[in-house]
Amino acid sequence: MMNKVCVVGLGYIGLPTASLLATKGFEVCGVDVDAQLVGTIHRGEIPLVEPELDVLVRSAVLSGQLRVSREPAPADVFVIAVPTPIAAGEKPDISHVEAAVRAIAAHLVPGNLVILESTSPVGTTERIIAELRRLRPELGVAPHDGEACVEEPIYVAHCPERVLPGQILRELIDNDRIVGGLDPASTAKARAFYERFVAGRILSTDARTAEMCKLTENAYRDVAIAFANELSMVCDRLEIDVWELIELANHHPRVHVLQPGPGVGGHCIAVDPWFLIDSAPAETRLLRCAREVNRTKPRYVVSKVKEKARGLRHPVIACLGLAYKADVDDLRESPSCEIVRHLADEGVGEVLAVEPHIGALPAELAALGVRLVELPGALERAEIVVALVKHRAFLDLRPETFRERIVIDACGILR
Ligand code: SAJ
Repeated sequence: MMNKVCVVGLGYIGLPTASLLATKGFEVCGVDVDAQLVGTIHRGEIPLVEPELDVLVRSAVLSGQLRVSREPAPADVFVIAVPTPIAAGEKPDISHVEAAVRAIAAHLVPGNLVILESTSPVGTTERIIAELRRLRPELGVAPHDGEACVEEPIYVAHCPERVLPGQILRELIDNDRIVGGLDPASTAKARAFYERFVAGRILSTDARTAEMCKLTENAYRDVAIAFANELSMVCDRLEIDVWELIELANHHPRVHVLQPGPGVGGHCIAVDPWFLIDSAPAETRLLRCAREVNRTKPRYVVSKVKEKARGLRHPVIACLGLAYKADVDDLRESPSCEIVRHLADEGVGEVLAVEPHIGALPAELAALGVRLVELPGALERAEIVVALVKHRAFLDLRPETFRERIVIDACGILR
């Protein structure tokens, strides 16, 4: 009765999902190819900062409901939550999904449900089916071809994860979920699974629409952020305070402009639009343009700093925030890191980085002479302060603190 779950990939989505399922009474096998990661989780520790996740993982492991391994094990439900990055030329790389499918194939038995949670280009779930048919031709794999089948088939569905880093556990339970099976039987089976631990609504569709829906959500956000980022540059030119402008415009009942920032980071919003662009290159001019605006925003911030630094002899530049967004420790694809790297690499000045969520700088930044310092020390020494991430730890800063300094506020910290 779908009590045994094998979660393949123990990253930002797989680990919280596996732990949550374990604490909801499922017998969970969490799988990852990274031996070090498996060891860390086995000790009840976590490799990332996410509210309440440490407690959840520890209790899941200690209760014995979550077992971690490098190899999949037989289960009723297989959840694939592996990375789907972009490779050179902005081409989707689904090799981790393919490897996960190969890894679980030998363990499948009739009646199993395979769920792809990784954000994927349209058509990926169909490719999983084709691969399973090739690897296990003796099994019936949904959708059924209509022939009488004595045994149950393998059910396959795409149920994209949609949780926001920083609020993963709450959103795993409360968000509405989209369930797109390769046939109605697969959809129904996946629905029944999610209904056991999701409080949000479960919305049924087909696999292709589910794939496209996830891409649409992130592409929509990319376009909306690009709009805000473009406004910030127009405002610089026209000498208007963009933060005040947006606040005023958002009083209109049908306007909701997002916030400009140093660029768009993370592994999702900056990546997923490319899956759509790759599938329909001629039809995605807007998406490409939004990507361009967001991708070049860090360079724009760097050029603003350079302009200010030009008048100083030995500029000391304090950069507040390295994470890809507020209140997370995640530096992956962080526009702030990109800005700090350029400032140091181009010798614009002595660069001090303040990032309360990390204990050591990435080697690449340290090698360029960037120093990780505490906020008070940075503010004392800096002639230029570049506010990059609106961390809670910075919100108490008052404009008076900066009276003698040149301030470039890329994230609206002073508002
Ligand atoms: N950002 C802005 N201005 C804003 C909002 C965000 O510049 O007004 C920047 C952030 O600083 C960050 C980037 O955009 O650099 C992305 O941050 P985010 O909080 O918008 O999104 P992610 O990447 O952390 O998570 C997104 C979420 N998608 C949507 O909100 C549509 C999340 O729900 C997805 O599950 C996740 O991608 C994913 O895994 O795909």
